Amino acid sequence: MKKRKAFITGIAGQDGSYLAEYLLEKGYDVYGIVRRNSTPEHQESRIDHISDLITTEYGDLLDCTSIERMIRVVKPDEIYNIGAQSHVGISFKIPQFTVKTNALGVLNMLEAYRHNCPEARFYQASSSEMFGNTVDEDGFQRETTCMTPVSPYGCSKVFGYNIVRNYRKSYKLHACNGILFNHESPRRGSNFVTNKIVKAAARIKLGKQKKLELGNMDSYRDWGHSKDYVRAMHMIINHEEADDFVIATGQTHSVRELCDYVFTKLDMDYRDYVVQNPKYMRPEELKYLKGDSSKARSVLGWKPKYTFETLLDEMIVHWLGVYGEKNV
Ligand code: NAP
Ligand code: G4F
Repeated sequence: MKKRKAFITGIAGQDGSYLAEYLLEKGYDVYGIVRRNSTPEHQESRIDHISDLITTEYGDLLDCTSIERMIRVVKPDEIYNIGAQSHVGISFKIPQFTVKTNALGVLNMLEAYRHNCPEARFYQASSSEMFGNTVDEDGFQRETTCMTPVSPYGCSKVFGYNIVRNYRKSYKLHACNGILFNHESPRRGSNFVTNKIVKAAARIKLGKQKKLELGNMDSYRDWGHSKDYVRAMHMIINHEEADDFVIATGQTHSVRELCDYVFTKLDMDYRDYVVQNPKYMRPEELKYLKGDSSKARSVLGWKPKYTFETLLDEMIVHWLGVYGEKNV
């Protein structure tokens, strides 16, 4: 049987790397674009171990020629558009780059898709950040919750979400959105709050760091594991009907609770080490996220394998290993 071909933007990112591994296991030929960087060994560190099994090419969501060429040559069966400027706090510092990449970048991908392989299926990495501070009366956000984004990142993702729906209807494309709540792993960028906290706590435990500076500790997030969420991406794109799905654990914790769990696991009290620095506060904060993924659970049969605790335990073991063994 002919092998299915998947094309992934953002393949060198957290989700892209897990998704590439997952699709390889399923027998796909996997292709992706990576951006040019002056330190390529850092850029591709998450996919180094599979570099012989996948095909990557330099490309950028803002460089229509590169993505158009790649899609025309590869003619993928499945396109996963997960490349983005994914940091909400930093989106306030580089709003134009964020909006170009996360909004116009989606349009560039859709155009390349529509003109070169309209029979393929398209997945867009939409985000719970799109809901902003809207919460339904029962305390959850779901597919029908009103979107009132509170960051340049959130605004850019709302455009991406809507243009995918618009292209689905206008051109009868199998284009879908996964509205994913926060998901983490040892591969998470270390300027996101989970990895920042776990990495610092491990370093403090090993005597390599004294303090941890954070911003707002009273926001709540629904945190899952990236591995569970890339599995959901594959289920969404392979659902017969193109549709939009919330993916979430349905549990919420504050940043403070996360600190408490991680430091306590390492026999420390976070209050002895964590200090707040206004530098990490955002001009506008999204205060509370808790996702209702019952549609994905009933229609797709998806459910997470990791819990908040097993996710953090895996991250703690990872960072203790890195700093303990390498003595860095
Ligand atoms: P990530 O680790 O930051 O990966 C993003 C990837 O996109 C990186 O490889 C990055 O490359 C690439 N990229 C950035 N700008 C690009 C451009 N102009 N052209 C091509 N590629 C570009 O993020 P992630 O956690 O894997 O998230 C994957 C996607 O899901 C993103 O779209 C994110 O917004 C969305 N999302 C994430 C979460 C979450 O909690 N993780 C939740 C909801 C939605 P460089 O390294 O070169 O910058
Ligand atoms: O880890 P964060 O930066 O993730 P955030 O802003 O929720 O965004 C992530 O999840 C979204 C889905 O909802 C994705 F779409 C997006 O791509 C990204 O993956 O921050 C989580 C919370 C925020 O309330 C933030 O203000 O932690 C708070 N926080 C407190 N101190 C901090 C810090 N966040 C960061 N990054 N760094 C801090 O020092």
